Amino acid sequence: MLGNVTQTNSYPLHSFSLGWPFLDTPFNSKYWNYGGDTAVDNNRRRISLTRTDRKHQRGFLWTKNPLTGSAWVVDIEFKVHGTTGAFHGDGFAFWYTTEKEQTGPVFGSKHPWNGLGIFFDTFKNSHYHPFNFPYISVHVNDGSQLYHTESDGKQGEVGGCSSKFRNRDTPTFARIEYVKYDYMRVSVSVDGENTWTQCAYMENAVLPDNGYLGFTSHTGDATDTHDIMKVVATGLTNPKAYKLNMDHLAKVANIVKNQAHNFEGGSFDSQSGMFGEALLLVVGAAGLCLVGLGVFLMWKKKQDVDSQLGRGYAKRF
Ligand SMILES: [Ca+2]
Repeated sequence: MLGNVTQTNSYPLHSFSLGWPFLDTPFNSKYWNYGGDTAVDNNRRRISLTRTDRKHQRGFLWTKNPLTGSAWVVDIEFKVHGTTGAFHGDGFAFWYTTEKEQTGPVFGSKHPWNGLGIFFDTFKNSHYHPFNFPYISVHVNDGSQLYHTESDGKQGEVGGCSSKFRNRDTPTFARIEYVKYDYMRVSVSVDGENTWTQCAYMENAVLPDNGYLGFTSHTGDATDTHDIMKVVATGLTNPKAYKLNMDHLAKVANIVKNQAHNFEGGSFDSQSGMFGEALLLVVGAAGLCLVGLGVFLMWKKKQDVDSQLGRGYAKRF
């Protein structure tokens, strides 16, 4: 699924991508540093930042070099899972920042930071949120804002969404699109069927020109396994053409999805952005049915009248 983004108008960024077998030598990756409690599991084709069976862990994975470029896409394939029941946490972070490998309280990394932080948060520190967990919180920081763990970073986020990415049978996919001075978008797919939901959208986005890609996680008494399975980074040579194509694909997918929901008697996806268009289709279909029903009833009534007239004629003669 992660290869889908590569198309005309784009080129692969190999030194910012990662996939099985992960290591170029027995203990070294050519383009990525990993450390802390991070464990490379080649048999299961995953890199675990932390594990569910061990408390108080901290793991990281950072690119050795900063990504330079003003238009790129990063696709992430991951799994968050555990066996500790309702008490689990805390989630993991994806970073695009000017600094790296500095430990701190934000999913194992420091704050404030300069750049992008996306937090796949599975531990609800505040109980006053009007939304469900797990929650994906997207932050763009210029190096001046602190992250407030007690409110799950709700202050200062540029967007976010609830997402049921934990303990699923299939991996979860997240996509970050960035085009300087244009937009930054975070989308997620959890159903294993390439159905994407837009989680955050930022207009006129500006990130630092150089940023290290990173993943960090830390746990306390609550634990979980945070697995990074694949990272695919792509540079865009024609961002406008790319975005048009992606918007078109999302539009088609959402119309199909919303129609399917309607026929199943389910609700529309409020984040799809295509509610109005799908609703028009449904209303149009219902209108056609009503017109057809009306024509049929008029025809039926005429048949009944003719029949009664016929019977009466027979009786009279
Ligand atoms: Ca939290």
